[in-house]
Amino acid sequence: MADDEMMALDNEALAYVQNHSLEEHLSAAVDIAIQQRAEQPLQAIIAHLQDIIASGGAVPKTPKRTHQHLGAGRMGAGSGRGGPLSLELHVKARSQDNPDYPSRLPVPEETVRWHNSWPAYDPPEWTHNAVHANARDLPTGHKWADPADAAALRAELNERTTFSTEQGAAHTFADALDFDDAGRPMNPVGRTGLAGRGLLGKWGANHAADPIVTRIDPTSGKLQVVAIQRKDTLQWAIPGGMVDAGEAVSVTVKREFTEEAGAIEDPEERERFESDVKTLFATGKQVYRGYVDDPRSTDNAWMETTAFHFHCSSELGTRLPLAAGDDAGKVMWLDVSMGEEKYRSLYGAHRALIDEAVWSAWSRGELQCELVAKTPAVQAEAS
Ligand code: RP5
Repeated sequence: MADDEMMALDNEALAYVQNHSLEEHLSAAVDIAIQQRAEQPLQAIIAHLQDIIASGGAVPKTPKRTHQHLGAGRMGAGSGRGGPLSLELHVKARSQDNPDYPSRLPVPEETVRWHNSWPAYDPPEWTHNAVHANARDLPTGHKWADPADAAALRAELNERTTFSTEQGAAHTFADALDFDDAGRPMNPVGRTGLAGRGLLGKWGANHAADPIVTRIDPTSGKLQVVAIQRKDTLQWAIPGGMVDAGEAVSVTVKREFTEEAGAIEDPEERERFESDVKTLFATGKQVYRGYVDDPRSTDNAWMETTAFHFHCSSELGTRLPLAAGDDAGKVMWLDVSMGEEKYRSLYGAHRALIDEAVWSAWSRGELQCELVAKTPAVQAEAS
């Protein structure tokens, strides 16, 4: 489909959903994309909206969700509905994307879920030395990691929070997770081919926050997102990071953005950056909270994130200075485009998080319709 046809369709779809029970149609479209496990959810949603238009507005029946707990159909919380991110069996968590990791036991898709029987499943166990060396029960080290014996921590683990079920709502581990015979929490999505904690400090959920900062490129008119190049995998990524003990996620998201994308030396420019970030971050929307696929995750330790979307005004988008720092090798405004290799191979679940942010902003009427026509799913269809 050509770009202009897709834009016309977008405009038609937008006009339609604005006039007819917006929430109902959007929810049905998103649900269907989830249940189809569409590889390009945004495209599936648009196709579904096209069906609604063609049928004169009747909402096609949505098949019932089959997994409400600990399985597929996991929902992001930000938009109050399921999002494209929530549908996946983890892929990166079964990959060798992190060069520090030993070989995982290969886990075919049909055996990921714990309820699919695999009596002989016996993955290697591995926890990085840095995790052991920084356990909080040692007299030395930085104390960001749990002690090695999960069973001895059970009372504490029971009370910890996971956002991995039911639309990202907070639940205690005791309520939402299963534990294995060694007292270790079990990954809510399923097997990863590796036991232990890998490079993650906490048993169970390790909480992060992700700032999705977008702008319209003043030169090309394309939608862009701030991305950093990670030093561990060299992949491009949202400049997110771990939530420190006792820290509010809204604080983490700003701190991480400033540390990774705003390491500006010139005092005047830095002051301008900080003031811009303050303005921008006052306007953010939470777009997702829940489990995220990550190459560091294991059967007993995994990543969960809260992602926020901040869209720059054209003035701010033109002048926001960027400079890489901390865990970032480089920083850039990256085109939200499948034609861009760095975007195609974004770290972990970051491409899905950005899709979710763009979709949510569009459905709230906060991004121009033609911007959606420039997102990866639509571009792929057009090419
Ligand atoms: C990802 O890991 C999250 O989405 C977040 O961006 C990141 C946090 O880990 P570090 O960047 O602190 O290593 O799963």
